[in-house]
Order: sequence, then C-alpha cells, then structure tokens
Amino acid sequence: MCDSIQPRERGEQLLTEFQAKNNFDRVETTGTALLGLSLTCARCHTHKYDPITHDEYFEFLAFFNNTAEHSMDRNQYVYGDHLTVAKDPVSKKKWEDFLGKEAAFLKEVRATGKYKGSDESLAKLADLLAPDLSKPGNRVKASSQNFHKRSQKPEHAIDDRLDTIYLNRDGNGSGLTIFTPNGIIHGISLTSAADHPGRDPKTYKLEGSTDGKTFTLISEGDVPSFTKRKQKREILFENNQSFTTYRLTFPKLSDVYARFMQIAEIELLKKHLAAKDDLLARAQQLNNERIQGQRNYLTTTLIAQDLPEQRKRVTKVLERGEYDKPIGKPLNPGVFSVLGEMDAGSPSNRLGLAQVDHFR
Ligand SMILES: [Ca+2]
Repeated sequence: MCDSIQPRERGEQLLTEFQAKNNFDRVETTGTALLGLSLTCARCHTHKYDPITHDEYFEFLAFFNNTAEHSMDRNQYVYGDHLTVAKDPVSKKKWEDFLGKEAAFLKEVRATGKYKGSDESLAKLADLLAPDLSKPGNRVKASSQNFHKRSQKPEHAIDDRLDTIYLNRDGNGSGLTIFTPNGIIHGISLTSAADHPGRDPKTYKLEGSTDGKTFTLISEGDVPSFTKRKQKREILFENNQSFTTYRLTFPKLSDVYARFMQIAEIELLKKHLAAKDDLLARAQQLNNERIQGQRNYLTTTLIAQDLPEQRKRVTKVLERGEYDKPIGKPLNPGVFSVLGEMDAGSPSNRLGLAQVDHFR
C-alpha cells in the first residue's frame, strides 16, 4: 500500500509527522517543566479522573503549532533568532548596575571632548590602547579547508585564548588571512600551541591587501624559535602602509617532516597606539568588566517566531494521537480549564500563554 504513495506525498507526510512530534514534545515539556503535570496520557485519550481532557490537550497544542521554523532541521547547527537576557534576577540587577556605571563614564568622556568619534562605546575607547589590530570575531579565512571545522579552526588563532589552537593539516605553506579594520602594523606576535613543537612555524610570510585580491609583501623571514609551549614571540619590521586584509603563511615548519602546522595565537601589532591616558585606562578596565559581565550575567535564549496569518496551520484533535488522523473542527489555542481562563485582553498565542498573570 505504501508503494502507491508518491515521493512528494511521502515527504509531506514526514513533515506532518515531525510537526506533530515537535508539538507533542513542546506540550509535554511545558506540562512537565512548568505545570508539574505529565500530559502524555491526554495525547491519546481522556482519562476518567484526569483533569486534562484529550480535546484540551490539542487546544493547548494549538499554541505551539504555528512556529515558523521548519519541522525538520536537517541536523544543521544553525540557530535562528535569539534574545540576550539576564541569567536570573540577581544577574539582572548586577548587569543593570554595570550599565549605569558605563553610561556615567561615557558621559564623562563625552564632556571632555577628547575622543570624539570613538566615544560611542567602551570597546572602541579600549581599543585605542590595544596593541593588536585584529580582534576576536574578525573574519578569518584558512589557507585551505584541511582543518578540523570546530576544534581547530583558524578563528582560534585570534580569539585571545592560548588554550585554543588553529591546526592546518596541509603543513608547510599553510596559514590564514585575517580581515581587520584599516590599520598600519609594524609587527606580529606568534604564540606557540601546547602540542608537538615540530608543528610550530619556522618561517613566515606576511602580505597585506586593501581589496582582498591584490596582495603586497610586507615582511618575510625566520620566526624566533620557540623554547617553550604557549610562548609568545614578537617579530617587528618596517612598514608604513595601511591594509584591511592580512595574509600570513608559514612556508617552513620547525620539523621539516611535520605534517601539520599549529599556532595558538597571532597578533597584528599596531604601529600607532594612543598616548596613555587615565580615561583610556579606565575604559579598558570597564570594557573588561563588560566582557566578564556578559559572560557571568547574560545568556541567550532562542525565540520561535510565529507564522504569518495567511500561512497559519490548522490544528485539530488527532485521534489516538496519530499524526495522520485529524478529526473534528479546527481548534483555537486554549488553556486547560483547570487553570482557569485567559484574560480577554491577552493575545491568543504563546505570548498570552507566557503571561501567567493574565490567567483568572
Ligand atoms: Ca587561540
């Protein structure tokens, strides 16, 4: 019998099945986590002494049946829209206190008029004293795709962490391109990774570009040899040209037979740093506090968007909880009668459901 179903129909059936399963999961997780009720029985039938009926289960499910994400994610690690929120009420208070301190400081900076153009954020002010032109989060491109995409990617070379490494399995000649704001550099620093010393760079070649296509040689030569793991070495050179794209490759590695190139950190050393100033030093300190605060007090949470009105799905009771057996009339979202009713003024969607104050 199955053979009479066309592939397209099969695909659609699968989508319907997964949509139903996702809905069951959301309804039952909400029941278990927020209501302290296992709702699974009501998915298939009404128990005589159970306060939640089969029909009510599907009215509740209607709240979740119109989320816009595809019911099958194809195992992609791509996350949709999200919100940054405080981890808990104590964290919220601490973060707000910090934001108050930051606003007062920026007001003070603006009043001096010393850093016009840079005073809109702590990060930009702090950056004036930072020696490294590249920043964690700048775009980077590996010289080849022969690296572990998650644990040893090129981004690890500019993430300001010594415990993360970039490792390229193409060995000699591999490296990376770093896309930065416009800036002149007069040196680089390299920090060896905590693994086999033979994989450390022995020579380097640094080129710069302003369009990402044509590159000019800035400097090349030997890398001072690393005598320890996680050791930082600086290489200084003459350069007066400004670039936005820096390509750094390592033609030779420490061990001629090494098959892999590895590096823990790379810095592009800026030629001109701002003069030391108490305001900038405080900006740096506050910026560090901000980074710590973001880590300690904030977290992100995914948000599921609702489908637009014209694409809304119809929710019906599923006989015995089977995805391909919808019965009865279309249902509107509704809460369990034992919970009371939703306030007439609250929206008939997940937002209304989340606003528990609106229950009467
Ligand atoms: Ca690193």
